[in-house]
Amino acid sequence: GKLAILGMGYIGLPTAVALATRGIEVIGVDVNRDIVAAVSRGEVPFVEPDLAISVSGAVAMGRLTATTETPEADAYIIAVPTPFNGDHTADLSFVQAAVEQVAPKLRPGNIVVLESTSPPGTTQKLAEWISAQRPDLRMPDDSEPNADIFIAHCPERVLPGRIMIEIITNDRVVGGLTPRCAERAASIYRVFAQGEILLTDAASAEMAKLVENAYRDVNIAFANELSLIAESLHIDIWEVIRLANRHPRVKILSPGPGVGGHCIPVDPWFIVSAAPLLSTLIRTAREVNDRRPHHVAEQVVAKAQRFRSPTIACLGLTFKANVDDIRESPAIEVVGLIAAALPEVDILVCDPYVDHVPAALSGYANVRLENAHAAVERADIVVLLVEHEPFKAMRHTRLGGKVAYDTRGVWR
Ligand code: SAJ
Repeated sequence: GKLAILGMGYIGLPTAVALATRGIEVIGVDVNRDIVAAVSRGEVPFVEPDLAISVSGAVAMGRLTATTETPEADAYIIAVPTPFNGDHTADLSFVQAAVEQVAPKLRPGNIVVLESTSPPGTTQKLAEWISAQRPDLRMPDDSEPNADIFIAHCPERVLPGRIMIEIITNDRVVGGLTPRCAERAASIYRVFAQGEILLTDAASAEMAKLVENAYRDVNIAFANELSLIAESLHIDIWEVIRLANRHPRVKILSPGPGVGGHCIPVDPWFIVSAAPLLSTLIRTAREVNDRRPHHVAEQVVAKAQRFRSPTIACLGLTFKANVDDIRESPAIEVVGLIAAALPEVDILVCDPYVDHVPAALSGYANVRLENAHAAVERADIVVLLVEHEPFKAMRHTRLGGKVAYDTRGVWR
């Protein structure tokens, strides 16, 4: 079979190589010409462990190609971003644009799978969009056993930094518009998934994905709130969590400078906007986590008042450790808040995965990119924002005599 994947990002590309290396002919489609050119050369436009080698292999074997034009195929996987609008509702314009590309190519028997994280009801909408463009095709619904097209939602659930492992080993939820749709879509994932494939309906699959990320968000918010409380009581939160987690049924997550990435800060809002009056805990967790960067920045500004003209080193810019992804990064927000509050103070930012001052910080004349050792050497205050491996090792050697503020609890 021949399979097209729309969206060559953090999910589409790993999925493409997972299928291609098992003998499927995969065509990667992206609207961005630079990404298509990179993939065509066998290169990966972002950092993810073990991905580069698989992509160059799949391209060299001729199993993976890339293009900006959606081709005819037997199955289509849509893996485009679903960001949110200003009012926290989902922006489905990328999904809609992908569907518009796919619809004219569809032939009876084709499978269309939506992988993008989506609010409840999106898979059904996708069928309606296709139907509007292709009234000649019979859409799957309960009263139509002889549908021409099979439509399902199979949300991705891989953890950035571990994508190549988790894409193979994770269990997968496949939600069909009908049971046959789920069965057909599952046949794609059986090619490479070693985890269990759990068949369900589309709306349950949509909701399960959102719930997974809301669960994590709420649990991180709990840790962040505990951190505030402990700080006010002059108790070491890391010690408290270490002790509490020795209870057999307690597993508290880690407080930090905030919750970033393109998933966890976004997805819970899709639940809130689907049921605003009922989502009090989920909404509050979002607010607790969104407040974190402000709290961390306030703490740093307070420490800076002790110096006449301090230099501040901020270690880490990505949204979490050991990835190069800076989307929705709380570290960048913290640096921006400090830079705005202390315009006279030199702020040196360092990150082994980032080679430029991110756009969000380029407006601050007092923010400069520096290598970590030089920055720490010069700094009076060292703020650890992301626990990248090389930063962890700095804990004893380089910090003597400086004010160290460790937001990740790895220097204690
Ligand atoms: N964080 C903390 N404390 C913790 C754990 C995380 O502050 O104890 C912060 C991180 O620093 C980061 C943010 O939360 O800023 C999110 O990081 P993460 O590692 O929890 O999750 P992501 O965004 O990399 O990936 C999540 C995963 N979802 C779950 O674990 C339920 C992943 O499996 C999903 O596939 C992914 O979202 C997604 O694409 O939806």
